[in-house]
Amino acid sequence: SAHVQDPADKPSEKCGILNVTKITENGKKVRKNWTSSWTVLQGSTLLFAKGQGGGTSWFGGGQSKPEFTVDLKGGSVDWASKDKSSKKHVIELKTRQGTDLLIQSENDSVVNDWFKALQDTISNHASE
Ligand code: I3S
Repeated sequence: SAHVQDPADKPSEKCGILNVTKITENGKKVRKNWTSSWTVLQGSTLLFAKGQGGGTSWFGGGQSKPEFTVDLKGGSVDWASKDKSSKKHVIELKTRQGTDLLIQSENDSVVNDWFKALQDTISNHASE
């Protein structure tokens, strides 16, 4: 292809510990279960592994499988409304597959960075 990739839209690679819960699965509401997860954004895929109590062990090392993954293509990201959670700095991620997540950290700059990364990923993959 003649498409020249802008350095600003190079494949996303981001990781860190976030608090995560599913709120909807296959379009059906599910009970919240907040879990501290090692979270990796790889291309348009967001992967979660259960927190290992320090973040040193992760699925990239072959130790544990991702607990779950979601495809960000066709999804949307927004700040969660107050009725979705009493926590601060909560992102609501809706996926095309009908799995919706809340993503949170006590650190607002961490959450802001993830918000931007998720939003950029979704818009960069919008035509796929
Ligand atoms: O939306 P909810 O039901 O108020 O979510 C809270 C519950 O998941 C609660 O657990 P129980 O289902 O055992 O009551 C959690 O401890 C809370 O953290 C959830 O609310 P927040 O506002 O933290 O998302």
